[in-house]
Amino acid sequence: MRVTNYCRGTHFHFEKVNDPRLIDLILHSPAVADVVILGVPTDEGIRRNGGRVGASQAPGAIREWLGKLTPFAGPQFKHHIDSLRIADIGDIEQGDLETMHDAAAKLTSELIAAGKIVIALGGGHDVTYPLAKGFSNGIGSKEFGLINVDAHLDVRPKKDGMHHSGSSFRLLIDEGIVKGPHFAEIGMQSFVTAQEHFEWVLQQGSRILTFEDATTAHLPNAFEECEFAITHGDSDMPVYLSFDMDCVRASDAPGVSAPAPIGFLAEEAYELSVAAGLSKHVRMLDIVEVSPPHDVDGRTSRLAARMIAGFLAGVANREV
Ligand SMILES: [Mn+2]
Repeated sequence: MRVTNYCRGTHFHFEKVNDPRLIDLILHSPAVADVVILGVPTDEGIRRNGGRVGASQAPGAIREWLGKLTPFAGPQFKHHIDSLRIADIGDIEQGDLETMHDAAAKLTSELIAAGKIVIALGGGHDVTYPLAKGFSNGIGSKEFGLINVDAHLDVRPKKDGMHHSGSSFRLLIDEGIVKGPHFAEIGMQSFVTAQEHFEWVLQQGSRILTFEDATTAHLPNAFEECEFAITHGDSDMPVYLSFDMDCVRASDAPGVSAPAPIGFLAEEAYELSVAAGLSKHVRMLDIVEVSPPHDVDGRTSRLAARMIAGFLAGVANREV
């Protein structure tokens, strides 16, 4: 396990007592942590799916911006990020994709079984398959809910027998890891999704809230509506939230594998992450497909970092 250096050389040294930054608060041992951050720096799944590679650089870039943020969530919150114990345990060691996936699944399973809330940084969207598998193992025999916020449905079959960045949700449902009625997709866009895939998802008993539906409802409300529907009102059911940054419009998130001219606003993505943090269901968040080589002024990595901060603020203010 490699613990990523938070670019200490370039970090501006704020006065730590009155103006602390998250870099000063984040631990590297998960033992006492409430929340654990983990990187899965992969590109191979995106390459197999014909996308623009670069997501393997995302965990490092997102961490750099995350470390520079302050723990102060604003006057609207009672608790701030410094009330949580957060550990960053670094990245899964780079190697062949299946080996990385296995390591990510095993680690996630252990962290979830130990009661941690996990934030995983992709990598391509292929990582959600092993991560959700690990999540499922970690919670034991319980059912769980899975929500994917994405411009695409990612239910393509394997290519040449191989898993790729567009097939995570097909595999998770086909292998019975998540039950169709416990799965929802939010943000699907017209003209980038096959009708057959749309119908396949509905045939599984899963829900789809299109980009138009979710925008009309306002994204955080769409999330809460889906969460209630897939957990069937079971207040104890754990939920895994996967967030593909390509659901945000390219002017707000240019640095992704598959940029979209239409999409959610940065503000909506942020508000969704706060809502997910506040939800007592959500035990795991992944943010995938950020691609620093295609970014503009770090816009996309900075948004991912703000989303993580928003999620953490939500967790800090959760009613238990
Ligand atoms: Mn995706």
